[in-house]
Amino acid sequence: MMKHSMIKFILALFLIPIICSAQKKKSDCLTLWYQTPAKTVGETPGTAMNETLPIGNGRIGALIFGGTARERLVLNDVSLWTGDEDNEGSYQTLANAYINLPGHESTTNYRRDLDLNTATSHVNYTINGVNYKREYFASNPAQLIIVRLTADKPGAYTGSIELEDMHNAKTTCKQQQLIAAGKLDNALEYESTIKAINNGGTLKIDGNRLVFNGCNSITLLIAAGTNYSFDYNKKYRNAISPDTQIEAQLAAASNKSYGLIKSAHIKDFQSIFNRVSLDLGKSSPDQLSKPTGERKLEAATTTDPELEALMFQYGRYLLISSSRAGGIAANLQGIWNDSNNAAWGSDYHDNINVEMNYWPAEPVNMAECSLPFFKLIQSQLIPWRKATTEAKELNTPSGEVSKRGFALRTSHNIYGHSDWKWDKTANAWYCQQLWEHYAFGMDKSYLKTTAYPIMKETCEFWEDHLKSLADGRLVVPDGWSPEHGPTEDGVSYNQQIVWDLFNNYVEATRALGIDSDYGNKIATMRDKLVGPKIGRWGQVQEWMDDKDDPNDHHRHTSNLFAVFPGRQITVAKTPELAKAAKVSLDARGPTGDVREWSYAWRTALYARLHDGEDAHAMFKQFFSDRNSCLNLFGLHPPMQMDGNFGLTAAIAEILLQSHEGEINLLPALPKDWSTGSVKGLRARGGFEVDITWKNNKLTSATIHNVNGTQGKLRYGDKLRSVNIKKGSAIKVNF
Ligand code: FUC
Repeated sequence: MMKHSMIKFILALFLIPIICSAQKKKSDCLTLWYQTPAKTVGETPGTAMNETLPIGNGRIGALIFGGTARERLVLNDVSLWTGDEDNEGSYQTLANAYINLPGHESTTNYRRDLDLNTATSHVNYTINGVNYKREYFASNPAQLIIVRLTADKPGAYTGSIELEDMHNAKTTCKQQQLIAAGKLDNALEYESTIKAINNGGTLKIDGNRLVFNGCNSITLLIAAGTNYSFDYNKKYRNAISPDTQIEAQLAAASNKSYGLIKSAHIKDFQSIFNRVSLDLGKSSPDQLSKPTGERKLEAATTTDPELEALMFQYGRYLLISSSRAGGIAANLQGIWNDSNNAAWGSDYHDNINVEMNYWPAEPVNMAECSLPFFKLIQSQLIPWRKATTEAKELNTPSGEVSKRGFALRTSHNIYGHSDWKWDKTANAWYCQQLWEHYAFGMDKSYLKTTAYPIMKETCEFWEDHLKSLADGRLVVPDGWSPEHGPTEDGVSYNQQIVWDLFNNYVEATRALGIDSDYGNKIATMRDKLVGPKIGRWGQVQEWMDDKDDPNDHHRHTSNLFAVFPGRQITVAKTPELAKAAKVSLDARGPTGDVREWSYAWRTALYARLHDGEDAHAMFKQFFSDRNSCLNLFGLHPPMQMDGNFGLTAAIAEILLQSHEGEINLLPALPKDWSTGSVKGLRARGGFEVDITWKNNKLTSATIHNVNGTQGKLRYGDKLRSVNIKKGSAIKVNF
């Protein structure tokens, strides 16, 4: 018996990898999968945010539980906010959709999954030999959430559908539709709707639910909307009612087949998602055989290359699903929210969080996903300027009322209100994303019409507000290193962000060939700013005076903005400061007050310091049960999504950097990623880059000139110029 089983075991060792790689479709590598339905976590009613699977089209979204006898989808619309110009309010949850299937309590072969490649989720199970299948997706072209239930036996579906509004609006029925429409306390109108289409059997109204009997399949078209608009002068409301929008969406979809709607969805999603592929090496059969929730815990200590590559693509999936043209920027929870009292109101925090949400958009080839962030900024400028002028604490150092530009408090909503302490340089940090959209894409008309005006007005704000020291150097007065230390002049975080703004603005004036005098003035001011300083224990000081504590494990690394996402401190140009930055970063360490987003920032910081081992070690910490949920959402706690987006940007930074005027290949490759490839990353200057490597050495790089001029290519200490005709590419090795 023993001998026989030993032979089987040895055979398995050799056969499983062959079978696994043969069977493993591309999508299997990018699929989160589980063998039980999601449950709510924590106290009653508990949160759906930790285990459910997310779908979204950049405006509406759903969290899928995968329950068999009673399925629950938490429905969201990114514009559903309470509050107004005078009070913050919070991001709300919209409704719950329920599918009741009596007799589906106990099943076999249960599996639920989220296929990142096709942005579709599935629930499959068997009852008495009948195989039941569900498919869910959120279509951007159709602007609908679609659910389809099929089985391999006719007449298999009998049950009901319910719609529960989360602001107690009544559910009414019209033909085969459930409708819940209401107004929030700020008079924002909203509506959610479920239209059911049956094949075979019967479907009819029963009170305020739909009941179906003996159907072969059921398809649900779920629509949602509000009357929010980006127009301050119309009090952020538009004249078109949600119902009108919804009826048009349903009408457009009703004469299309399910297959057509699904293929249009996949084509749209993959037009962005498929631009980038990443291979970090093969995971073991044991790792591949585990459901995602179980597998992730081990990945915190044992490198699981395919799960790490999945995390990279998950951040892309989540940004494409939560931030598309026509929607509003991804908030603290992306687009997903199961509570009307979410942590921090699931709002826009601007002292790291919303900026981190957009770090991957440019380098990881999802530039159009930035547009909702820009649209949000533009839509809030009038009230932000008004609030700034009215705030006496924002008078200029000479006591004048602030007349030019705007400042922001630490968080804001979508109606022109910002809240809590001033984060004075958030205005400049917002400008960084506006500038990066140009730096990567090199679109001068975008720069001139969208980014430049806001960058210029923010430079004017800082021209009016910087304070001169006796020695002529300039400081941000009464600044704050976010949530850490005193409010005082010359805080490193503030200094570094204003330096970044001024530096980018000077480049913008040169790129556009305009305002050269003002550009020169801002360059002079930039060079007078109190800059990063090395303190008594070799660290980058967080404040102007040297009071940094080497045992301080605060969650922010604000004094390292200049390393990432800034570019004032670099290994090549400021080696001493880069060394000091590593001292500060090592001291902050992977323990103490670190949060999910801290790991993402620290991974990117180590990557910028060309320290691949520490970058990888910091990344892996994200997998621990303290830092991420079973559905791989970041866990602050509670759940928070900025770390997901930030990690994707950080992984890109390990493989490719372009902030120093060069395309730097594999600047921080960790030894565990010994052989792999990445395709479609973007480099500043209008380039796209494909890289392959083997045994930790570059084997090839293909540089595509999308919209650039000539470039410089670096690999380690080797540097070469590349002259590529626009629209063509060259393949190089060093
Ligand atoms: C900032 C961070 C917190 C949290 C909040 C949403 O205040 O310091 O850790 O992420 O944003």
